[in-house]
Amino acid sequence: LHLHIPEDICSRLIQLESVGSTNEFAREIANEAENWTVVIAEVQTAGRGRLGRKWFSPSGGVWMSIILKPRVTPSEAFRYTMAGSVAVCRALRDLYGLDARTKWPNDVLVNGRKICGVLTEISAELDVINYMIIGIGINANMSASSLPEEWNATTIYEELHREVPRGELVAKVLEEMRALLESGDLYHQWVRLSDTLNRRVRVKGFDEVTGIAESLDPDGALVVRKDDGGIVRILAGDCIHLRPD
Ligand code: BTX
Repeated sequence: LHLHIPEDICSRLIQLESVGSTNEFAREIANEAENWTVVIAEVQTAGRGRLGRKWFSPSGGVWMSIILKPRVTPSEAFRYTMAGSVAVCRALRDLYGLDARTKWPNDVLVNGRKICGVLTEISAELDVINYMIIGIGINANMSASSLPEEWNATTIYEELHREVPRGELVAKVLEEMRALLESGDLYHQWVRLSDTLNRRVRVKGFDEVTGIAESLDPDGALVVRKDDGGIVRILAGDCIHLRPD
């Protein structure tokens, strides 16, 4: 893999042809890696989704992991996942004019169909983050027919009927992410781009909750008004805590 990406966009860029999972590769180098080290692969043979699910990662997509070492507590970690999905939305909108929105907690949809997923993994001890890995998978130059119907997924190629230069897309996502993390506007953009708000939702977690998605909290929680009128706050169960190594 050799994408053309400006060198100053991250501290180190590692491009691989094939890897099990870029998140796993990133984890192996994370202790020594500099903040904003990025790993990208052409193909993942064991791409991971949340909660032990699999992420289909053939050639033509953007499969990348960003190693971050922010001085924040684990409770602030969701901001980084938020920045990842909002950055992808902004990139898909600005570069290609796609109507990209976020589905709580961290998918990106175009016309209601999943085009991107974000998987954040954290290594923390007590209240100190050692590192965070933000894994971003974007279905870019792939035919949608390779994705099973029941996933309700799409790709950039399917939406635009043309291939896009992936280097430009990666650079834009990283640029947007940095800018969002520095701006005070991240949470509001996340809310504004939400495809989940005011919709009827069913969230499976500890219990199953059905109702209307009433609001989104700055810590990433979804507030649902249940059919019986009760209000529940559901925390994004998307930050998988790695055991300290
Ligand atoms: P998720 O658990 O929300 O979504 C996984 C589910 O989505 C699967 O169970 C399947 O139904 C569906 N799915 C699988 N592959 C795709 C695909 N390519 N497009 C659309 N739907 C799909 C979302 O997990 C988080 C995914 C993060 C992927 C990145 S890629 C770089 C990094 N490395 C790694 O191993 N994972 C992350």
